[in-house]
Amino acid sequence: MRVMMGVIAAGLIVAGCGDKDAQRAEADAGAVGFVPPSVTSRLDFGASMERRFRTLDRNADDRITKDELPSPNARIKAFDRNKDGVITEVEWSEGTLRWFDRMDLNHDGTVTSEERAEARKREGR
Ligand SMILES: [Ca+2]
Ligand SMILES: [Ca+2]
Repeated sequence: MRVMMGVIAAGLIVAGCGDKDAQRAEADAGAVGFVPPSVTSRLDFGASMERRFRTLDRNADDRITKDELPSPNARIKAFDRNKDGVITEVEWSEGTLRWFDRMDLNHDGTVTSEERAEARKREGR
């Protein structure tokens, strides 16, 4: 019985450490900012954007309110489909994936640095 308890305790400790590592990795990602790789798959893009959402959502209520936006950002505002001034998690993921699909000029499910640059040019940024 004592051995069993030991094993369970060890398991809990290991699980706890894993969580902390993941949290630290996310904190690091937030600290260096969002740096996209040169070829981004739709899945990776979604995951990066999910992390970005978490970073922006400072009070962790799963909504990005006006005061949580870094600066007036037309693209992010466009995610707010029902125009209530709040971007929900669903609006965010739909909006970011629509944005990805617009950048993915040859529709192969990845966005290269070139496609990204092209998209920036088209949007006049
Ligand atoms: Ca929020
Ligand atoms: Ca909304």
